[in-house]
Amino acid sequence: MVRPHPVGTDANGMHRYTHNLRTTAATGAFATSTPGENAMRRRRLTPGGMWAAWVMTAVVLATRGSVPTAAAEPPRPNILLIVADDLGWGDVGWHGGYGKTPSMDRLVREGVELDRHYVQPVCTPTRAALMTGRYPGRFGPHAIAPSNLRALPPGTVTLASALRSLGYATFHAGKWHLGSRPEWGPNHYGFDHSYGTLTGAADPWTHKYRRGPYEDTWHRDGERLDEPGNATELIAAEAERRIRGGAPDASGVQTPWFLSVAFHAVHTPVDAPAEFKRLYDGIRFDAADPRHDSRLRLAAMVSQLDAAVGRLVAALDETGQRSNTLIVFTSDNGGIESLDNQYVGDVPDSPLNSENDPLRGQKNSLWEGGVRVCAFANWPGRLAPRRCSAVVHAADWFPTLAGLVGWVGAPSPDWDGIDRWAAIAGGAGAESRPQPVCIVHQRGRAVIGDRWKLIVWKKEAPQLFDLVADPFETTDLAAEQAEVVASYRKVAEADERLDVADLPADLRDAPP
Ligand SMILES: [Ca+2]
Repeated sequence: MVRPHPVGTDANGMHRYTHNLRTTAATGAFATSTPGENAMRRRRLTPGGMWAAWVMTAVVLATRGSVPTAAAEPPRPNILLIVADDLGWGDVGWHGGYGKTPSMDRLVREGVELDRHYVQPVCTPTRAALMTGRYPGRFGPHAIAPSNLRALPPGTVTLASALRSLGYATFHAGKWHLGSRPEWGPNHYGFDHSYGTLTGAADPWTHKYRRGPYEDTWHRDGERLDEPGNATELIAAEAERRIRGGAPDASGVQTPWFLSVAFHAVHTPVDAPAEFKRLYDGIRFDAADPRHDSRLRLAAMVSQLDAAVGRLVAALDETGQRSNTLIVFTSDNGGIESLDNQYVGDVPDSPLNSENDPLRGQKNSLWEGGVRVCAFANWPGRLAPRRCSAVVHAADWFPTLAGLVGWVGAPSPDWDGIDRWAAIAGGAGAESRPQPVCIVHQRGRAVIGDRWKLIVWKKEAPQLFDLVADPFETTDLAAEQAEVVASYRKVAEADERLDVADLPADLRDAPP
């Protein structure tokens, strides 16, 4: 497996890395010995038998077109989608960051490291893309920025509603951020149950949002809830209960489940229980006390997030569900390097927050530090450990998972994302992206292909970067590569024409 190579240390003691964006060949970890199909069908579908079925299907899917379609019975793995909030590229162990993340490091090491996983620059748009497979601009101008308004029209087909139509039990834990009123919550978009905040953030101790109409935002199934506890611990505990409750029964029968766990960590207000701060005893992050304390709180929150992920993996292991559960992890956008706390509670400001090094920029920007994020997929036995350098976007997950489990919409959603399973699983020749990714922001639009990235700014000249040779966006090549600029600009213009310019009429009087 190709790993980043440390090439030096910056002024903050951070390792800097070079990134090899070339394809890494799959290491061929798929099982090769499976029961014959008929024999398999006669077997009781115990977890082991189901596993065999999935392995067979894996072989079928990995060799699309070369196996008779009669053998292609789709797998129905559990799907655990974990979304971190504002986690910076340089905040985690597997990128050489200061944060201690042993659980996630292991999932990366034993899974597929998604090295070029793109999202939107801020929270709501990424979550809209994940849930719908569409770019957020398709839903209106409010959906391309952090929003309390209903981001998705009523009746929108979501990843959750699609999986539910196949018999999946669906559950959302954590932050929603696609509409802060109960009638806009997860239960109205395909989730059987939900728990957490409707808003995009909350104080980890009070669970409150900012002052105003959405301050009390902690809910279960659309009903207000008051309870003590730390938000990350509560969300992890709820997710763990769902995992344990979703285990196969005594006779081996299981209803597949889709669990979306959207942690508030490590978004502001940044704080974590003392046990996680103690992991950094003896480390001085900055000479100035407020900056040291700020980074210590973030480091602790990163490690708390990691421990929560580890807790969910342990629950999968202990209930025999690990081998039939696909774990997908992503941050919703890049880290933010400093910020004031505007939420109801006593947590201080964060003058020294996330690291995005060596990427350029941070959250709320179209630079790589805003949109290329920490991500991985893990499915033991099914996904061979490797580093995937294919360009993948949040909007790809709905079509990718739909392809995996055999969901076909009627009518099919008008996806912007594409099925990237073959690229993620290491299929030969699958890495190259047939169409570039488009990322919209209030200040412009980025078009990202296998090699080139064009940023079309609203108020400045466009910039072009060769992300293979220059992943840290140091050299603008727009003047030298006029043909590439022209071609990518056309993609950006076509993408913009598909966006909805006006706020839906029924939202115009709602508080933002
Ligand atoms: Ca975020």
